[in-house]
Amino acid sequence: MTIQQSLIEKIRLADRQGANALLDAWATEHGYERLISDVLDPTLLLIGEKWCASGAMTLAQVYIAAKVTEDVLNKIISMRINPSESHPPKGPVVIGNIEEDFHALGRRMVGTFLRAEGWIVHDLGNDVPATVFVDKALEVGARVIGVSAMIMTTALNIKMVRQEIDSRGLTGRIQLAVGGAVFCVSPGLVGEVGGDGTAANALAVPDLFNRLWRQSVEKEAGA
Ligand code: B12
Repeated sequence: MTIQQSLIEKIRLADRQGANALLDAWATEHGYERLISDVLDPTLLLIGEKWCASGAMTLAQVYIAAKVTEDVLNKIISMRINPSESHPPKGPVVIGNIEEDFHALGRRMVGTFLRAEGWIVHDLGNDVPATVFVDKALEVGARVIGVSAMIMTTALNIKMVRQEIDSRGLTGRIQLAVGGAVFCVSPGLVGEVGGDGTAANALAVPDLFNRLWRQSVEKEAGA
């Protein structure tokens, strides 16, 4: 049985403690960072398919999966893997889930990976209106806003962030990163909502933010 299958079994039985023990044992051998990319990301995708496509999992089981993921993220944050002290500080940047979106896990992973690379991250949480994203970016001097959305309908709300950036004359100065599983299944969506870039998973996010930050600096220098 693969680690993903074993984890799904623990979640199916609502055995949060057992799931944590299983993941701790795997992480001791392979590391907590790989736990996210190799185990949690693919398992959550499988659970989503089982929940919606085949009805083989219940909402309560999906909730347990979310709780187990939060347990792991909290451990990673408290252990401060790749502590930011080992990287020169970068940022600040602003992240959050767009208005009406409550899928926090992906966003929290993004924040964890960015912090591990030294970025100063202002995480605004779930259900964030467009104006709040841009107000915060201006307040802290962020050149990149990262907006997360998991559902097609909520992803379209990101257009309001684009409009807010443009209407305040901040085009290019504030870069708009967008992400969430819905962007992986609909590649054209990034352009449709006015995103400046995306990344398929949290591992790739620091590179994306580096690139967008550079673009913002170049835009300002050329202006
Ligand atoms: C867990 C889950 C929930 C949990 C969320 C708990 C929580 N605390 O997050 C709960 C139960 C609350 C929930 C609710 C709902 N959900 Co839901 N959910 C999921 C599920 C199973 C997993 C999502 C997840 O956490 N994935 C794991 C994370 C790590 O992946 P991720 O978010 O994609 O993030 C990664 C990358 O995308 C990227 N990334 C993420 N954000 C960003 C941002 C930037 C800037 C960048 C660059 C990258 C990036 O990095 C992340 C880490 O690698 C998915 C199934 C699936 N196939 O994804 C459905 C799914 C997203 N949900 C769905 C639906 C329909 C709903 C509900 C409407 C159900 C209902 N009828 O109530 C509600 C809507 C709530 C709302 N308004 O937001 C559908 C959406 C369909 C669609 N595409 O339109 C899905 C796809 C299930 C399905 N197969 O149909 N859900």
